[in-house]
Amino acid sequence: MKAKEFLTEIARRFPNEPEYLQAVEEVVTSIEDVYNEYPAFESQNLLERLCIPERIYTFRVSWVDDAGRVRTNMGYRVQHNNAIGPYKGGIRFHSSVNLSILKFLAFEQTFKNSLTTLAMGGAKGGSDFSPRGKSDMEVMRFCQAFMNELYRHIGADTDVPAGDIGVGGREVGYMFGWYKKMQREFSGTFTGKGMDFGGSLMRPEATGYGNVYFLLNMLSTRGIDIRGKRVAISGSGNVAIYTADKLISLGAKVVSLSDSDGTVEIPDGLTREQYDRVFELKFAYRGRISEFAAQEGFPYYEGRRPWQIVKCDIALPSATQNELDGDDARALLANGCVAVSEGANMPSTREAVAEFLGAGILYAPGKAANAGGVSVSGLEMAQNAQKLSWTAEEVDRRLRDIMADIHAQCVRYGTRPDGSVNYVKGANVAGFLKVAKAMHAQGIV
Ligand code: NDP
Ligand code: 2IT
Repeated sequence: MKAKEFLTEIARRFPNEPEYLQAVEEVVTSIEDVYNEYPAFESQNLLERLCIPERIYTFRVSWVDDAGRVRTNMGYRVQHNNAIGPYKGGIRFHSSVNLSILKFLAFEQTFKNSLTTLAMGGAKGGSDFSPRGKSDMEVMRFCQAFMNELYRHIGADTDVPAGDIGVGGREVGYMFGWYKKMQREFSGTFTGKGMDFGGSLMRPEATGYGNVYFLLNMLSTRGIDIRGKRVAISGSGNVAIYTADKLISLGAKVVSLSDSDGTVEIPDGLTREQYDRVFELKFAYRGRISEFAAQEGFPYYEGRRPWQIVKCDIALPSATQNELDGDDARALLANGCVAVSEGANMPSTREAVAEFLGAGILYAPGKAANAGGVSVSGLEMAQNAQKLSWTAEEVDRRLRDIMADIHAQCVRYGTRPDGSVNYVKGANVAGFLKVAKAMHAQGIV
Protein backbone atom coordinates (compact mmCIF):
# COMPACT_ATOMS: atom_id res chain seq x y z
CA MET A 1 0.00 0.00 0.00
CA LYS A 2 1.24 3.44 -0.91
CA ALA A 3 -0.44 6.07 1.25
CA LYS A 4 -0.29 8.73 -1.45
CA GLU A 5 -2.06 6.61 -4.08
CA PHE A 6 -4.58 5.35 -1.58
CA LEU A 7 -5.45 8.90 -0.49
CA THR A 8 -5.74 10.13 -4.07
CA GLU A 9 -8.29 7.44 -4.77
CA ILE A 10 -10.29 8.15 -1.58
CA ALA A 11 -10.29 11.87 -2.45
CA ARG A 12 -11.55 11.08 -5.94
CA ARG A 13 -14.43 9.03 -4.55
CA PHE A 14 -15.48 11.44 -1.79
CA PRO A 15 -14.62 14.86 -3.19
CA ASN A 16 -17.17 16.79 -1.14
CA GLU A 17 -16.09 15.51 2.27
CA PRO A 18 -13.12 17.63 3.38
CA GLU A 19 -13.25 16.80 7.10
CA TYR A 20 -13.50 13.08 6.39
CA LEU A 21 -10.55 13.27 3.98
CA GLN A 22 -8.53 15.27 6.53
CA ALA A 23 -9.02 12.63 9.23
CA VAL A 24 -8.32 9.71 6.86
CA GLU A 25 -5.18 11.36 5.52
CA GLU A 26 -3.70 11.81 8.98
CA VAL A 27 -4.26 8.20 9.99
CA VAL A 28 -3.25 6.57 6.69
CA THR A 29 -0.04 8.60 6.49
CA SER A 30 1.02 7.65 9.99
CA ILE A 31 0.24 3.92 9.75
CA GLU A 32 1.67 3.33 6.24
CA ASP A 33 4.89 1.65 7.48
CA VAL A 34 3.22 -0.54 10.07
CA TYR A 35 0.47 -1.59 7.64
CA ASN A 36 3.05 -2.69 5.12
CA GLU A 37 4.73 -4.89 7.71
CA TYR A 38 1.62 -7.12 7.63
CA PRO A 39 1.12 -8.38 4.03
CA ALA A 40 -1.96 -10.30 5.24
CA PHE A 41 -3.74 -6.97 5.79
CA GLU A 42 -3.30 -5.88 2.19
CA SER A 43 -4.40 -9.29 0.90
CA GLN A 44 -7.77 -8.58 2.55
CA ASN A 45 -7.83 -4.98 1.27
CA LEU A 46 -8.12 -4.14 4.94
CA LEU A 47 -7.27 -0.45 4.83
CA GLU A 48 -10.00 0.42 2.37
CA ARG A 49 -12.52 -1.52 4.45
CA LEU A 50 -11.32 0.25 7.58
CA CYS A 51 -11.67 3.73 6.07
CA ILE A 52 -15.14 3.32 4.55
CA PRO A 53 -18.01 3.16 7.07
CA GLU A 54 -19.79 -0.16 7.32
CA ARG A 55 -23.21 1.47 7.18
CA ILE A 56 -24.82 4.93 7.10
CA TYR A 57 -28.42 5.76 7.89
CA THR A 58 -29.78 9.07 6.58
CA PHE A 59 -33.30 10.23 7.31
CA ARG A 60 -35.62 13.22 7.45
CA VAL A 61 -36.76 14.47 10.85
CA SER A 62 -39.98 16.48 10.92
CA TRP A 63 -41.22 18.14 14.09
CA VAL A 64 -43.53 20.96 15.16
CA ASP A 65 -42.16 24.11 16.84
CA ASP A 66 -43.91 26.13 19.58
CA ALA A 67 -45.53 28.40 16.99
CA GLY A 68 -47.15 25.38 15.28
CA ARG A 69 -44.80 25.50 12.29
CA VAL A 70 -43.61 22.22 10.81
CA ARG A 71 -39.81 22.09 10.73
CA THR A 72 -37.56 19.65 8.90
CA ASN A 73 -34.01 18.60 9.69
CA MET A 74 -31.66 15.87 8.52
CA GLY A 75 -30.80 12.90 10.75
CA TYR A 76 -27.81 10.57 10.41
CA ARG A 77 -26.05 7.65 12.06
CA VAL A 78 -22.69 6.52 10.71
CA GLN A 79 -21.85 2.99 11.93
CA HIS A 80 -18.20 2.97 11.05
CA ASN A 81 -16.71 -0.24 12.42
CA ASN A 82 -17.74 -2.95 14.92
CA ALA A 83 -14.72 -5.26 14.75
CA ILE A 84 -13.88 -4.93 18.46
CA GLY A 85 -17.29 -4.20 20.02
CA PRO A 86 -20.75 -2.72 19.45
CA TYR A 87 -20.86 0.57 17.52
CA LYS A 88 -20.30 3.39 20.02
CA GLY A 89 -20.14 7.16 19.69
CA GLY A 90 -21.93 10.40 20.35
CA ILE A 91 -24.73 12.31 18.71
CA ARG A 92 -24.15 15.91 17.63
CA PHE A 93 -26.89 18.51 17.19
CA HIS A 94 -25.48 21.62 15.50
CA SER A 95 -26.45 23.63 12.44
CA SER A 96 -23.11 22.76 10.78
CA VAL A 97 -23.68 18.97 10.91
CA ASN A 98 -23.32 17.18 7.57
CA LEU A 99 -22.20 13.77 6.37
CA SER A 100 -18.54 14.73 6.00
CA ILE A 101 -18.34 15.86 9.62
CA LEU A 102 -20.11 12.76 10.94
CA LYS A 103 -17.96 10.47 8.79
CA PHE A 104 -14.79 12.07 10.15
CA LEU A 105 -16.08 11.78 13.71
CA ALA A 106 -17.10 8.11 13.31
CA PHE A 107 -13.73 7.29 11.72
CA GLU A 108 -11.83 8.98 14.57
CA GLN A 109 -14.08 7.31 17.13
CA THR A 110 -13.07 3.87 15.86
CA PHE A 111 -9.39 4.47 16.67
CA LYS A 112 -10.17 6.32 19.90
CA ASN A 113 -12.38 3.53 21.19
CA SER A 114 -9.70 1.00 20.32
CA LEU A 115 -7.21 2.97 22.46
CA THR A 116 -9.50 2.93 25.52
CA THR A 117 -8.76 -0.79 26.09
CA LEU A 118 -12.55 -1.40 26.28
CA ALA A 119 -14.67 -3.33 23.77
CA MET A 120 -16.30 -0.62 21.66
CA GLY A 121 -16.55 -0.12 17.91
CA GLY A 122 -16.87 3.33 16.30
CA ALA A 123 -19.94 5.36 15.30
CA LYS A 124 -21.31 8.90 15.27
CA GLY A 125 -24.66 10.44 14.54
CA GLY A 126 -26.51 13.68 14.64
CA SER A 127 -28.58 16.32 12.99
CA ASP A 128 -28.33 19.84 11.61
CA PHE A 129 -30.90 20.79 14.28
CA SER A 130 -29.59 23.41 16.71
CA PRO A 131 -30.95 23.32 20.29
CA ARG A 132 -29.76 26.92 20.74
CA GLY A 133 -32.72 29.23 21.39
CA LYS A 134 -35.24 26.37 21.40
CA SER A 135 -37.63 25.71 24.29
CA ASP A 136 -37.39 22.47 26.30
CA MET A 137 -40.59 21.27 24.62
CA GLU A 138 -39.20 21.95 21.15
CA VAL A 139 -36.01 20.08 22.01
CA MET A 140 -38.12 17.21 23.36
CA ARG A 141 -40.29 17.00 20.25
CA PHE A 142 -37.23 17.09 18.04
CA CYS A 143 -35.47 14.36 20.06
CA GLN A 144 -38.57 12.17 19.88
CA ALA A 145 -38.91 12.63 16.12
CA PHE A 146 -35.19 11.88 15.67
CA MET A 147 -35.40 8.78 17.84
CA ASN A 148 -38.59 7.61 16.15
CA GLU A 149 -36.40 6.76 13.16
CA LEU A 150 -33.13 5.85 14.88
CA TYR A 151 -34.51 3.50 17.54
CA ARG A 152 -34.69 0.53 15.16
CA HIS A 153 -30.95 0.73 14.39
CA ILE A 154 -29.49 0.89 17.91
CA GLY A 155 -29.36 -1.34 21.01
CA ALA A 156 -27.20 -2.17 24.02
CA ASP A 157 -25.23 -4.79 22.03
CA THR A 158 -25.70 -3.17 18.61
CA ASP A 159 -24.99 0.55 18.74
CA VAL A 160 -24.84 2.74 21.85
CA PRO A 161 -25.14 6.52 21.31
CA ALA A 162 -24.16 9.28 23.78
CA GLY A 163 -23.77 13.07 23.79
CA ASP A 164 -21.53 15.40 21.79
CA ILE A 165 -21.90 19.06 20.76
CA GLY A 166 -25.46 20.20 21.47
CA VAL A 167 -26.38 16.92 23.12
CA GLY A 168 -26.11 16.78 26.93
CA GLY A 169 -28.10 15.25 29.75
CA ARG A 170 -31.38 16.86 28.66
CA GLU A 171 -31.23 15.56 25.10
CA VAL A 172 -30.00 12.09 26.10
CA GLY A 173 -32.89 11.87 28.59
CA TYR A 174 -35.49 12.71 25.92
CA MET A 175 -33.96 10.33 23.37
CA PHE A 176 -33.64 7.51 25.90
CA GLY A 177 -37.26 8.02 26.98
CA TRP A 178 -38.54 7.65 23.42
CA TYR A 179 -36.23 4.71 22.71
CA LYS A 180 -37.54 2.90 25.78
CA LYS A 181 -41.14 3.52 24.73
CA MET A 182 -40.66 2.29 21.17
CA GLN A 183 -38.51 -0.70 22.05
CA ARG A 184 -40.47 -1.64 25.18
CA GLU A 185 -37.33 -2.39 27.12
CA PHE A 186 -35.12 -0.69 29.67
CA SER A 187 -31.52 -1.27 28.63
CA GLY A 188 -28.20 0.52 28.54
CA THR A 189 -28.66 1.65 24.95
CA PHE A 190 -27.49 5.20 25.70
CA THR A 191 -24.63 6.45 27.84
CA GLY A 192 -24.54 9.84 29.50
CA LYS A 193 -27.92 9.04 31.07
CA GLY A 194 -29.19 10.76 34.20
CA MET A 195 -27.89 9.36 37.49
CA ASP A 196 -31.38 8.18 38.47
CA PHE A 197 -31.81 5.95 35.42
CA GLY A 198 -28.56 4.15 34.80
CA GLY A 199 -26.07 6.96 34.24
CA SER A 200 -22.53 6.64 35.58
CA LEU A 201 -21.08 8.98 38.16
CA MET A 202 -18.23 11.00 36.59
CA ARG A 203 -19.51 10.68 33.00
CA PRO A 204 -20.21 14.46 32.80
CA GLU A 205 -16.69 15.21 34.07
CA ALA A 206 -14.93 12.41 32.19
CA THR A 207 -13.79 14.08 28.96
CA GLY A 208 -12.41 17.22 30.60
CA TYR A 209 -10.85 15.40 33.56
CA GLY A 210 -9.48 12.73 31.24
CA ASN A 211 -7.81 15.35 29.06
CA VAL A 212 -6.12 16.85 32.11
CA TYR A 213 -4.98 13.38 33.25
CA PHE A 214 -3.51 12.78 29.80
CA LEU A 215 -1.81 16.18 29.94
CA LEU A 216 -0.27 15.35 33.33
CA ASN A 217 1.14 12.13 31.85
CA MET A 218 2.67 14.12 28.98
CA LEU A 219 4.07 16.85 31.24
CA SER A 220 5.70 14.28 33.49
CA THR A 221 7.82 13.03 30.56
CA ARG A 222 9.52 16.44 30.62
CA GLY A 223 9.38 17.04 34.36
CA ILE A 224 6.96 19.98 34.01
CA ASP A 225 4.73 20.86 36.99
CA ILE A 226 1.20 22.03 36.14
CA ARG A 227 0.93 24.31 39.16
CA GLY A 228 0.89 27.98 38.20
CA LYS A 229 0.86 27.23 34.46
CA ARG A 230 -1.28 29.48 32.27
CA VAL A 231 -3.78 27.35 30.34
CA ALA A 232 -5.89 28.62 27.43
CA ILE A 233 -9.16 26.72 26.90
CA SER A 234 -11.56 27.23 24.01
CA GLY A 235 -15.26 26.43 24.31
CA SER A 236 -17.45 26.63 27.40
CA GLY A 237 -19.48 23.47 27.04
CA ASN A 238 -19.26 20.09 28.71
CA VAL A 239 -15.63 19.41 27.86
CA ALA A 240 -14.26 22.92 28.44
CA ILE A 241 -16.00 23.52 31.76
CA TYR A 242 -14.90 20.29 33.45
CA THR A 243 -11.39 20.79 32.09
CA ALA A 244 -11.34 24.15 33.88
CA ASP A 245 -12.69 22.51 37.05
CA LYS A 246 -9.85 19.98 37.24
CA LEU A 247 -7.18 22.56 36.35
CA ILE A 248 -8.30 24.88 39.16
CA SER A 249 -8.09 21.97 41.63
CA LEU A 250 -4.52 21.36 40.48
CA GLY A 251 -3.46 24.99 40.89
CA ALA A 252 -3.20 25.90 37.20
CA LYS A 253 -4.45 29.24 35.85
CA VAL A 254 -7.30 29.05 33.31
CA VAL A 255 -6.81 32.22 31.24
CA SER A 256 -9.56 31.85 28.61
CA LEU A 257 -12.90 30.32 27.72
CA SER A 258 -14.97 30.93 24.59
CA ASP A 259 -18.07 30.12 22.57
CA SER A 260 -18.98 30.48 18.92
CA ASP A 261 -19.51 34.24 19.44
CA GLY A 262 -16.22 35.17 21.12
CA THR A 263 -13.54 34.75 23.78
CA VAL A 264 -13.22 35.89 27.39
CA GLU A 265 -9.74 36.62 28.70
CA ILE A 266 -9.19 35.92 32.41
CA PRO A 267 -5.88 37.68 33.08
CA ASP A 268 -5.14 36.29 36.58
CA GLY A 269 -6.72 32.87 36.06
CA LEU A 270 -10.21 31.67 36.91
CA THR A 271 -10.92 31.42 40.66
CA ARG A 272 -13.14 28.70 42.15
CA GLU A 273 -15.87 31.29 42.82
CA GLN A 274 -15.76 32.56 39.24
CA TYR A 275 -15.84 28.95 38.06
CA ASP A 276 -19.00 28.29 40.08
CA ARG A 277 -20.62 31.34 38.47
CA VAL A 278 -19.68 30.38 34.90
CA PHE A 279 -20.88 26.82 35.58
CA GLU A 280 -24.25 28.14 36.75
CA LEU A 281 -24.51 30.58 33.84
CA LYS A 282 -23.74 27.91 31.21
CA PHE A 283 -25.60 24.91 32.62
CA ALA A 284 -28.51 26.40 34.57
CA TYR A 285 -29.30 29.33 32.23
CA ARG A 286 -27.64 28.27 28.94
CA GLY A 287 -26.02 31.72 28.92
CA ARG A 288 -23.30 33.13 26.68
CA ILE A 289 -19.64 33.69 27.49
CA SER A 290 -20.10 37.42 26.73
CA GLU A 291 -22.49 37.59 29.69
CA PHE A 292 -19.88 36.01 31.93
CA ALA A 293 -17.25 38.51 30.73
CA ALA A 294 -19.62 41.44 31.41
CA GLN A 295 -20.60 40.09 34.82
CA GLU A 296 -16.95 39.69 35.94
CA GLY A 297 -15.52 42.73 34.13
CA PHE A 298 -13.15 40.63 32.00
CA PRO A 299 -12.00 41.60 28.48
CA TYR A 300 -14.23 40.04 25.79
CA TYR A 301 -13.24 39.62 22.15
CA GLU A 302 -16.21 39.32 19.83
CA GLY A 303 -15.77 36.80 16.99
CA ARG A 304 -12.27 35.80 18.12
CA ARG A 305 -10.69 32.57 19.30
CA PRO A 306 -8.28 32.49 22.26
CA TRP A 307 -5.06 31.44 20.55
CA GLN A 308 -3.78 34.83 19.38
CA ILE A 309 -5.23 36.76 22.31
CA VAL A 310 -3.89 35.18 25.48
CA LYS A 311 -0.33 34.16 26.32
CA CYS A 312 -0.27 30.63 27.65
CA ASP A 313 2.01 27.73 28.55
CA ILE A 314 -0.61 25.15 27.61
CA ALA A 315 -3.49 25.18 25.09
CA LEU A 316 -6.51 22.88 25.36
CA PRO A 317 -8.81 23.39 22.35
CA SER A 318 -12.18 22.06 23.51
CA ALA A 319 -14.84 23.49 21.16
CA THR A 320 -14.93 22.05 17.62
CA GLN A 321 -13.03 20.83 14.54
CA ASN A 322 -10.52 23.10 12.76
CA GLU A 323 -10.76 25.83 15.38
CA LEU A 324 -6.96 26.28 15.58
CA ASP A 325 -5.15 27.03 12.31
CA GLY A 326 -1.53 27.48 11.23
CA ASP A 327 -1.40 31.16 12.25
CA ASP A 328 -2.86 30.31 15.64
CA ALA A 329 -0.28 27.54 16.11
CA ARG A 330 2.59 29.90 15.21
CA ALA A 331 1.26 32.50 17.66
CA LEU A 332 1.04 29.90 20.44
CA LEU A 333 4.59 28.70 19.78
CA ALA A 334 5.94 32.26 19.63
CA ASN A 335 4.37 32.94 23.02
CA GLY A 336 6.13 29.96 24.58
CA CYS A 337 3.37 27.33 24.59
CA VAL A 338 4.90 23.95 25.55
CA ALA A 339 1.89 21.62 25.35
CA VAL A 340 -1.32 21.27 23.36
CA SER A 341 -3.84 18.58 24.31
CA GLU A 342 -7.04 18.29 22.31
CA GLY A 343 -10.33 18.13 24.21
CA ALA A 344 -12.25 18.55 20.95
CA ASN A 345 -12.14 16.21 17.97
CA MET A 346 -9.65 17.37 15.29
CA PRO A 347 -9.54 21.01 16.51
CA SER A 348 -6.16 21.63 14.86
CA THR A 349 -5.92 22.05 11.09
CA ARG A 350 -3.34 20.04 9.10
CA GLU A 351 -1.08 23.08 9.06
CA ALA A 352 -1.37 23.58 12.83
CA VAL A 353 -0.54 19.93 13.48
CA ALA A 354 2.55 20.24 11.26
CA GLU A 355 3.66 23.30 13.26
CA PHE A 356 3.30 21.49 16.59
CA LEU A 357 5.08 18.36 15.39
CA GLY A 358 7.84 20.44 13.77
CA ALA A 359 8.39 22.41 16.98
CA GLY A 360 8.63 19.19 19.01
CA ILE A 361 6.28 20.41 21.76
CA LEU A 362 4.03 18.01 23.65
CA TYR A 363 1.07 17.63 21.29
CA ALA A 364 -1.75 15.13 21.95
CA PRO A 365 -4.39 14.48 19.26
CA GLY A 366 -8.03 14.28 20.35
CA LYS A 367 -8.37 10.56 19.78
CA ALA A 368 -5.93 10.01 22.66
CA ALA A 369 -6.47 13.07 24.86
CA ASN A 370 -10.29 13.23 24.86
CA ALA A 371 -10.86 9.47 25.07
CA GLY A 372 -11.83 9.77 28.74
CA GLY A 373 -15.43 10.60 27.80
CA VAL A 374 -16.07 7.48 25.79
CA SER A 375 -14.04 5.45 28.30
CA VAL A 376 -16.45 6.31 31.08
CA SER A 377 -19.26 5.60 28.61
CA GLY A 378 -17.74 2.13 28.33
CA LEU A 379 -17.72 1.92 32.13
CA GLU A 380 -21.38 3.00 32.15
CA MET A 381 -22.16 0.12 29.76
CA ALA A 382 -20.32 -2.28 32.08
CA GLN A 383 -22.26 -1.04 35.12
CA ASN A 384 -25.58 -1.28 33.24
CA ALA A 385 -24.79 -4.83 32.14
CA GLN A 386 -24.14 -5.79 35.76
CA LYS A 387 -27.13 -3.73 36.94
CA LEU A 388 -25.09 -1.93 39.59
CA SER A 389 -23.32 1.41 40.07
CA TRP A 390 -19.77 2.17 41.10
CA THR A 391 -18.76 5.07 43.32
CA ALA A 392 -17.32 8.26 41.84
CA GLU A 393 -13.92 7.33 43.32
CA GLU A 394 -14.01 3.94 41.61
CA VAL A 395 -14.90 5.43 38.22
CA ASP A 396 -12.30 8.19 38.59
CA ARG A 397 -9.60 5.65 39.48
CA ARG A 398 -10.44 3.60 36.39
CA LEU A 399 -10.46 6.75 34.25
CA ARG A 400 -6.98 7.74 35.47
CA ASP A 401 -5.71 4.21 34.77
CA ILE A 402 -7.19 4.22 31.25
CA MET A 403 -5.66 7.62 30.41
CA ALA A 404 -2.28 6.40 31.70
CA ASP A 405 -2.66 3.28 29.56
CA ILE A 406 -3.48 5.33 26.45
CA HIS A 407 -0.43 7.48 27.15
CA ALA A 408 1.72 4.35 27.44
CA GLN A 409 0.39 3.06 24.10
CA CYS A 410 1.34 6.39 22.46
CA VAL A 411 4.82 6.18 23.96
CA ARG A 412 5.19 2.57 22.80
CA TYR A 413 4.34 3.25 19.17
CA GLY A 414 5.30 6.91 18.85
CA THR A 415 8.74 7.29 20.42
CA ARG A 416 11.15 9.01 18.02
CA PRO A 417 14.87 8.13 17.79
CA ASP A 418 15.70 11.15 19.99
CA GLY A 419 13.43 9.79 22.75
CA SER A 420 10.64 12.35 22.32
CA VAL A 421 7.11 11.12 21.52
CA ASN A 422 5.06 11.69 18.38
CA TYR A 423 1.64 11.19 19.98
CA VAL A 424 -0.12 11.42 16.61
CA LYS A 425 1.77 8.45 15.26
CA GLY A 426 1.61 6.57 18.56
CA ALA A 427 -2.17 6.95 18.89
CA ASN A 428 -2.87 6.11 15.26
CA VAL A 429 -0.67 3.01 15.17
CA ALA A 430 -1.87 1.64 18.52
CA GLY A 431 -5.54 2.30 17.68
CA PHE A 432 -5.13 0.84 14.20
CA LEU A 433 -3.36 -2.40 15.14
CA LYS A 434 -6.06 -3.66 17.49
CA VAL A 435 -8.90 -2.99 15.03
CA ALA A 436 -6.92 -4.30 12.05
CA LYS A 437 -6.01 -7.56 13.77
CA ALA A 438 -9.64 -8.08 14.79
CA MET A 439 -10.86 -7.38 11.25
CA HIS A 440 -8.28 -9.72 9.80
CA ALA A 441 -9.27 -12.54 12.16
CA GLN A 442 -12.96 -12.09 11.26
CA GLY A 443 -12.42 -12.31 7.48
CA ILE A 444 -14.16 -10.28 4.79
CA VAL A 445 -17.36 -9.13 6.47
P1 NDP B 1 -21.01 21.36 24.02
O1 NDP B 1 -22.13 21.50 23.09
O2 NDP B 1 -21.25 21.11 25.46
O3 NDP B 1 -20.06 22.63 23.92
C1 NDP B 1 -19.50 23.00 22.71
C2 NDP B 1 -18.73 24.29 22.92
O4 NDP B 1 -18.00 24.59 21.74
C3 NDP B 1 -19.65 25.49 23.16
O5 NDP B 1 -18.97 26.44 23.93
C4 NDP B 1 -19.88 25.98 21.74
O6 NDP B 1 -20.25 27.34 21.66
C5 NDP B 1 -18.53 25.77 21.12
N1 NDP B 1 -18.68 25.55 19.68
C6 NDP B 1 -19.43 24.59 19.09
N2 NDP B 1 -19.37 24.72 17.76
C7 NDP B 1 -18.58 25.77 17.53
C8 NDP B 1 -18.13 26.38 16.35
N3 NDP B 1 -18.52 25.95 15.13
N4 NDP B 1 -17.30 27.43 16.47
C9 NDP B 1 -16.92 27.88 17.70
N5 NDP B 1 -17.31 27.35 18.85
C10 NDP B 1 -18.13 26.30 18.77
O7 NDP B 1 -20.08 20.19 23.40
P2 NDP B 1 -18.92 19.36 24.08
O8 NDP B 1 -18.22 20.17 25.09
O9 NDP B 1 -19.48 18.04 24.46
O10 NDP B 1 -17.95 19.09 22.83
C11 NDP B 1 -16.85 19.92 22.52
C12 NDP B 1 -15.85 19.14 21.66
O11 NDP B 1 -15.40 17.99 22.40
C13 NDP B 1 -16.41 18.58 20.35
O12 NDP B 1 -15.38 18.58 19.39
C14 NDP B 1 -16.76 17.14 20.71
O13 NDP B 1 -16.78 16.31 19.57
C15 NDP B 1 -15.61 16.81 21.63
N6 NDP B 1 -15.79 15.68 22.54
C16 NDP B 1 -16.85 15.62 23.40
C17 NDP B 1 -16.99 14.57 24.28
C18 NDP B 1 -18.08 14.51 25.28
O14 NDP B 1 -18.05 13.58 26.10
N7 NDP B 1 -19.02 15.43 25.31
C19 NDP B 1 -16.02 13.45 24.26
C20 NDP B 1 -14.90 13.65 23.39
C21 NDP B 1 -14.82 14.71 22.56
P3 NDP B 1 -21.79 27.75 21.34
O15 NDP B 1 -22.50 27.57 22.64
O16 NDP B 1 -21.69 29.16 20.90
O17 NDP B 1 -22.27 26.82 20.25
O1 2IT C 1 -16.28 12.21 20.71
C1 2IT C 1 -16.54 11.47 21.68
O2 2IT C 1 -15.74 10.63 22.08
C2 2IT C 1 -17.85 11.62 22.33
N1 2IT C 1 -18.60 12.52 21.97
C3 2IT C 1 -18.26 10.66 23.41
C4 2IT C 1 -18.83 9.40 22.80
C5 2IT C 1 -19.42 8.45 23.78
O3 2IT C 1 -19.98 7.46 23.29
O4 2IT C 1 -19.36 8.64 25.00
